[in-house]
Amino acid sequence: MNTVNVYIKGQEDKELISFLRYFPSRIKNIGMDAVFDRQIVYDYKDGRNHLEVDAAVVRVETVQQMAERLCAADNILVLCHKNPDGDTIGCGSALCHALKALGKTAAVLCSDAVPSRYSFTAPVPFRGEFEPKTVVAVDVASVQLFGENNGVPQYTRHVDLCIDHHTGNSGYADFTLLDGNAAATAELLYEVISEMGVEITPLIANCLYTGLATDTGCFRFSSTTANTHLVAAKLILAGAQVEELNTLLFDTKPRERMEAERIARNHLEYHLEGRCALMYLTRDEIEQSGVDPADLEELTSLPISIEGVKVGLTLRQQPGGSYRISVRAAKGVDACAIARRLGGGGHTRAAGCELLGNLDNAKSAILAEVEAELDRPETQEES
Ligand SMILES: [Mn+2]
Repeated sequence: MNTVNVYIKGQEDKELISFLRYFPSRIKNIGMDAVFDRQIVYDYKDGRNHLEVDAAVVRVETVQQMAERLCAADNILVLCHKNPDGDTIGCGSALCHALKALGKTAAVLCSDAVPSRYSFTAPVPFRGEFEPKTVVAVDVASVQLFGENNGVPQYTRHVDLCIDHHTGNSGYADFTLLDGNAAATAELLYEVISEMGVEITPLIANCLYTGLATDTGCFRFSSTTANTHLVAAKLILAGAQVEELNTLLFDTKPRERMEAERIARNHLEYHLEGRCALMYLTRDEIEQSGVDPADLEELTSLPISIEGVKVGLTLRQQPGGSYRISVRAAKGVDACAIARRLGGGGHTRAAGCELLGNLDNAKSAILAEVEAELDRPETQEES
C-alpha cells in the first residue's frame, strides 16, 4: 500500500486531523495552509494503488458545494443506514421532501423497515419507479452500514454524495460533506437544505428536529453544542411540533419494550470492580417479549446511568446469533477506542461493535477491551 501526502487547505482543524489518524498507514505527511475551506488535496507517489488511496481519503465538500450538486441532480435515490435511527430517517425524509419541492424525482431506500414511530416523517419509499442517476447517503459512515436487504446492495456500489457527521467516515462516496462537530447529520442537512433555497416547511422541520433530538438524547449528550440549539430554534420557528415530537420520541414506550427492559434489568451485572455495568438480551428473550428490535436502542443508556459506572455495555443477540454490543462511556473514557479494537466504531461517548460466538465469549472479549481502556494511564488521569 502506498502512502500519500495530505494537504489540508484551511485553518488547523483538530476534528479533521483526528479523522485522518484513522488512516495512519496511508498518510505520510499532513500539511496545512490557511487559504480556503476544509478541503483535502493529495499527491499520488505511484498511480498503481490510485483507487485504493483515492477511496481512503475523504474529499470534504462545503455546504455550498453539496447544495449545488443536489440542485444539479435529478432522479435521486437517498440511502439510509441499516437499523435506522431518527437521524438517518429524519434526514432521508427531509432531503427527499426538499428535492421534491424543487420539482425533482426522489425517493428513500433503507435495508430495514422504518420503525413506525418515524412514519410521520413520511419517507417516500423507493420501489424501483425510476432509474437512480444520483445516489446520496445520509448519516452513513461506511459501506457496511447500508445493509443487505431490500435490494440495497445494487445501489451502494457507487455512491455519488454523502452527508455525514461521523468522524470515522470511510470516504466511500465521490463527494462527502462531513462535519464531526455536528451533533446529528440533521444539523448539517439543515444548512444544506437552506442553501438549496428550499423553504423549511413544518414537515421538513419535524424531520430534521427528529434527527437532532434523537442523536443528542433530547439535547443532553456531550455532542450537543450551541449550534445544535441554534438549528433547533430555527426549526421551531419553521413549525417543528416540539412537544408532540418529544412525547412521541422520548416519553412513549410500547408494552413489549417495557417487557424487554424488565428481562434486561434482571441480567444486570457488574464487572471490573463496579466500573463496568453490563446487560444482555438473548434472541429468545427478544422474541419472547415481542419487542421491535428498533425499540431497544434506548435501553443502551441504562447501564451507564448507574452511579460510579465508567463503561455501560448492552449486548443484544442478532437473528444470525452474533451479539451486537453497544458501548457507552463516562467522561474521560473513549467508547470508540474500545469498539474499534473489536472491528466496530462510533463516537467518544457512544460506540458499538458486533461479535460472533456465544454470550460468554462475547462478554469476555468486550470486557478485556474495556479493562484495557480503563487501565490506560491517560484514562486514569482524565477520569
Ligand atoms: Mn447521526
